[in-house]
Amino acid sequence: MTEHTQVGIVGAGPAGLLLSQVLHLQGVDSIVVERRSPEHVLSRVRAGALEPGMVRFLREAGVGDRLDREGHPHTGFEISFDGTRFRVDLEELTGGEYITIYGQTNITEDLMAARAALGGQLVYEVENTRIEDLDTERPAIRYRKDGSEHEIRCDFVAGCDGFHGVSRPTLPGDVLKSHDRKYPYHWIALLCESRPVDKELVYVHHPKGFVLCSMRSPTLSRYGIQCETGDSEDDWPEDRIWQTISDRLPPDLAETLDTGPCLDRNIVPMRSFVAEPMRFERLYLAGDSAHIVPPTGAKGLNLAGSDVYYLSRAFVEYYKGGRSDLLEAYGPTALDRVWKTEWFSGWMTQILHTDPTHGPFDRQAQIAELRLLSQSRARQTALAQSYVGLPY
Ligand code: FAS
Ligand code: PHB
Repeated sequence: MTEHTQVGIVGAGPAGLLLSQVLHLQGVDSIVVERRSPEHVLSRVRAGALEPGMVRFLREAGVGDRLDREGHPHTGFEISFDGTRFRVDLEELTGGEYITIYGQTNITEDLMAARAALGGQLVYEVENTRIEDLDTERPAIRYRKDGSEHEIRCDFVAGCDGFHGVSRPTLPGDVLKSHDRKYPYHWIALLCESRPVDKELVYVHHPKGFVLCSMRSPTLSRYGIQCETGDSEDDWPEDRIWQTISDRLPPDLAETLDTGPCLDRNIVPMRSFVAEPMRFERLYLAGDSAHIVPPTGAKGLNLAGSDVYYLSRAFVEYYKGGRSDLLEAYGPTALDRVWKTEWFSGWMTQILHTDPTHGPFDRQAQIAELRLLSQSRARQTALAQSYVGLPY
């Protein structure tokens, strides 16, 4: 069976749902196909720190109400290292900008509800998705569902299917350029039923390994613990998790550490990855299908947001204004912000994690850089500007 639309979207994670929602509000039709069930998509915990630009974009997309009610504004965060701790005052250093803590699961829920309310076309639990005929005026997304073949004919395809999707591999080998950096450590990312260690986020550098202390609510804490690349979730029973966090926290926070059951635990590989180009013929990549950042700087979800911001405007200008220039410019525009954010996420990861391949000189130099950061307003300003996110 063949269906027709203007923009075919592969993937109903944050990028695909947000793109479909923004296009709908601008009168552009889309159909989204998703490999998993809605329940499975919602079961992923993942990100939680939103840039102000992302918050504004979500409000524009009509999904800001619960975010404004339940999101937690954070005007700063702390960095702990070598027996000392300092606060990075985001609001003061950026002239009023700050982040909002609001889980990716909530965003996905809000977008799913918005799509349902507007009668958005989302097809879940598809199999064997293929993107074909990109060199024609009506490319196709083909897939199987409930044992029969389906086809969507569209003007454009948006590949929002994440790092393990089919969109990026659709680019021919002589076109696709991949840039990849793997780090010699991973995270075990946790969501725990316990009081967060502090009212703001704390990034802890420690000789035995990094710990991120975040939260989702006054009774739900979110941690990222540096672990070895060969570790699996089974290597991290709860007693080891809490002992490790306690050992690496500054003494005053360790003393008041609240423990509780872990509701979610995931090994998250630390990786920086960029695929170029982000456009091939009538296929446009957005979000994790095109790039991955280590979660340290809280940029993965936020970069998916800026990609969708650029791509949605390009599609709307094409349909409403008959302009193709924004479609032509999408790749370079998105990649400019992606690469600057990749640099920041890599820098923040390397300054805070304890690299097992480092010798004594590197470790001393790292402490010196952290000390310089703690003492320099100029360096903290640069950090704050990247942390709240570069302008769209
Ligand atoms: P997603 O991967 O979220 O969504 C892609 C969708 O496409 C999925 O639903 C998938 O099922 C679907 N799909 C894949 N192949 C398909 C096919 N062939 N056909 C149809 N559908 C297909 N970011 C942060 O900022 N902070 C964090 O702490 C953080 N933690 C993370 C932890 C983990 C374990 C992971 C994997 C990522 C984490 N991220 C974090 C990054 C994450 O939030 C991503 O940046 C964000 O999900 C990107 O959204 P999408 O681009 O929509 O990709
Ligand atoms: C989160 O709460 O998921 C989070 C916060 C800050 C980060 C990374 C993840 O740097």
